[in-house]
Amino acid sequence: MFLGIVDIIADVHGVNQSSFYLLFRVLVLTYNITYSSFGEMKNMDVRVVEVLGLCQQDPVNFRRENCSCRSRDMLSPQGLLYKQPSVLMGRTNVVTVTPWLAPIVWEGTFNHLIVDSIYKPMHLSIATTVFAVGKYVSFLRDFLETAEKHFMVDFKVRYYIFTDRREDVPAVVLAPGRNVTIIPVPGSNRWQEISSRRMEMIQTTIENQIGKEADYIFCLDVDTKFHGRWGAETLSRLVATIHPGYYEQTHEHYPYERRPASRAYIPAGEGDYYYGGATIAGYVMDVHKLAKYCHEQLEADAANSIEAAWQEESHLNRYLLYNKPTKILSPEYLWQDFKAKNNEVQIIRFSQVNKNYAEVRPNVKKRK
Ligand code: UD2
Repeated sequence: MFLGIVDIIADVHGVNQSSFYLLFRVLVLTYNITYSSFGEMKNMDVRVVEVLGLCQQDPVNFRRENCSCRSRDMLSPQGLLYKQPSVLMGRTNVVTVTPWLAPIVWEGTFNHLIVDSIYKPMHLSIATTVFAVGKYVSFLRDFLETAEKHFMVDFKVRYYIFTDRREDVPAVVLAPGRNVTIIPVPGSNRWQEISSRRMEMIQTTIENQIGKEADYIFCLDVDTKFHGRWGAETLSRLVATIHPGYYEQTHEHYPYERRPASRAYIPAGEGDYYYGGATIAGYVMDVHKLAKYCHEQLEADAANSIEAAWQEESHLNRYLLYNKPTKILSPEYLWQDFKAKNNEVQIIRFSQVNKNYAEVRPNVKKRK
């Protein structure tokens, strides 16, 4: 009714309706701040923030039209024929859902025909960050060439390559709708610092650029190759990947940070899965929140002269223990080339290549 009255007043006075709505909402907010309870005020605040074109989830001023917190309808086309899903038959040798009801994605838990028919028409923009600092630039060609074959095929993808060696970035042929942006970063004498600093750079690049350009973001290690489909089945609000080294173990064997002095501390007796730092994904806003958290915790530790057991991966694991991911990728999505394939892992989609640490890391001594 109020909006009807606003329409009439706007017509009578010949005022542009959207400006009038905006003014009206701001007046209502002022009224609420003055007279209503905190709960009502908070709700109204959210609505006005939306009207003003900002996203309410974060203090950073992301534009509303680029805000990935809006969910979309899961529309499936009529006439699509596929194997009927069963409620009785499915994977039996792996767990496919967490105790908080997030799916764990394994081969056999999704039908790519249905997934693609739902997500491809959404015309999503996918940001993919990859750091290639120092000698790690040599991994880029394989990473990009195999990504073009398997990673989010038919989606709009922009690779954000963070490097101190721009001139060594290989020219790889990309499919239409896929692009590269190079982001210059300083080098470092410590591999631990390079790995950790990714969080800060992801945070600031989301604030300055990616937040305006993408719906979803993937943050991936570069010393890797894609071997099989990695598609829209991996999209969700906050996505983590089970580390291939620990999925058969219980949490007392995880390399969590166990020193209470570190901000990454996880007390004995607590834990879900051990997540790999090599793949983090989700809505841009949610990954921004995670990256900002890890960056702040890394800084706090540095101020106290402590470095967590596995740098940013330790802080990531603490964050994900208390901020549960909405989807989990099985070790199919993060394998290691030196590990033999086993029965549970029916397909290896993405794997860390074997590397000579002394050769590629700046602060690892070469063996004589
Ligand atoms: C693990 C994680 C990694 C990270 C690290 C802890 C997996 C499989 N890997 O891998 O994600 O959490 O532990 O810090 O979960 N980089 C450079 N230049 C360097 C060093 C690193 O660009 O000189 C970048 C590069 O993108 C690389 C990433 O940092 O892929 C991680 O470094 P790493 O692969 O050497 O770490 P690693 O193998 O210990």
